[in-house]
Amino acid sequence: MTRFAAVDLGASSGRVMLAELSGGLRLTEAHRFPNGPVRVAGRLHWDILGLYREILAGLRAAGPVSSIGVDSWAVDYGLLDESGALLGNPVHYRDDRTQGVAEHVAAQVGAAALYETSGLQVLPFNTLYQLLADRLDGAATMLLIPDLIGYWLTGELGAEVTNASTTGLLDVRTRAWALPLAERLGLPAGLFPPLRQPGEDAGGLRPDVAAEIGWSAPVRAVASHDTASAVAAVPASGPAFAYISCGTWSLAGVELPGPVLTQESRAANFTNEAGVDGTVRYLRNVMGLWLLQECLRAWPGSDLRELLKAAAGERPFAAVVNPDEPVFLPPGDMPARIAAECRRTGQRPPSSPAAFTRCVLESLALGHRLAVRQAMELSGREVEVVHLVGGGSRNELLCRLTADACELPVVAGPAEATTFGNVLVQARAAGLVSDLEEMRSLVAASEPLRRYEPSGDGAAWREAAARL
Ligand code: LFR
Repeated sequence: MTRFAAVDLGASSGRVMLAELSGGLRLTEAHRFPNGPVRVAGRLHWDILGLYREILAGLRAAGPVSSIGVDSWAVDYGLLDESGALLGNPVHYRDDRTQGVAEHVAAQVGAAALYETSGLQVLPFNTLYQLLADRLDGAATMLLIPDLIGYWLTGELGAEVTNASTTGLLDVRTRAWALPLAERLGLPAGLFPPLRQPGEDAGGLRPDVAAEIGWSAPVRAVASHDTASAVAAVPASGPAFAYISCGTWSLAGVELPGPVLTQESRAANFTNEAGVDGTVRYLRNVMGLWLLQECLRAWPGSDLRELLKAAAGERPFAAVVNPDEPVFLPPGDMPARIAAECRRTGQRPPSSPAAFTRCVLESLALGHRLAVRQAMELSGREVEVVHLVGGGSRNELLCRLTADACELPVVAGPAEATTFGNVLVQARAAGLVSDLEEMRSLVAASEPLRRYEPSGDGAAWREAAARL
């Protein structure tokens, strides 16, 4: 039996998972810890040192393994000085310091030229815009979060390519840093460390780290963007699938052999992020369960299970909102913002937590519908099934609404797709798995999956979609 450790940092929690591979793949949680923004003097940060401490505790609890892989959310980074010391505390992508930067860059470089280079959707928090909003004096190196954790574990600098593709500074065709673009924007080329591919060696543990956790192992570059790991672990067979990686965000789209860089694709704000083995994750960000998480924060003491049960009995389509309204992006009173959005669009706002929950889940299902259908149209990819993976796959009401809204069957699970993807890239590097197809069939064999057939009431969803 071979054991691997996966460090997986999500926006609301982090975990160190232990995976045992002997025939099937068995995951156990070695350590789980909360994560979230810390507002300091008006700026939203991550508690990066706290996360690192919990990662060490998790590795200690996991015990010796063959290798370690680290993944996290994308776009955010730490800056190192010449000596390798961290400059300042990494800023959270929901901070508002990038307001107006994307518009400024589009005016300077041209939105079409930018898309032509990076193939990336415009989100206000893309690394490129954050770097331009930051003070870079004294910064020698920019490390995305998993690369920063890797650096602290091993002392080795590198930039893993799937996550680098979310910066806006990676050339979508060559998968090399787009240095002419960086230079044009006044970003020093030296900030960007050498690129690494998923599966490459990322260095051994520093002796002091090994002493602290009580054992040593190599760190393996994995698909360090959590979404890239999740998509690698979608339990699909054949190419005719769409996926929704559903957690704090819903990342909805298709997997392609190459990028789609048309004018229509740019107008629909679709992204071409790098997947494993040269694949392209052609998708759009839908606001995701963040909407519900922030509602729950506004209703202390509420019970999610009870709310979902009650929401299932609420009147369908009483009110729906466009989940991707920028007003929903920052933290704050979510029910108030949803109510305001309902009023703005001439609908009566929900009047109870159960009704808000129904509104959020239907709105999210509509967001899924739009992204999946547009991904199909813009790429020409045939889709027979939608794989919904990530924590959202446990939400039966959301899965059912998504199948109805997309007018396609939904196969739900695994909830821990990101961890599966992280571990399977390590297993492949160890020679235990051959290719993406085998990785996917291993996931399908290791996890119970649930299938939701669409209700056939597409007309109601088309009418609701028209309201947005
Ligand atoms: C999901 C995710 C998305 C990315 C967002 C911000 O966890 O990585 O793919 O757009 O977080 O980094």
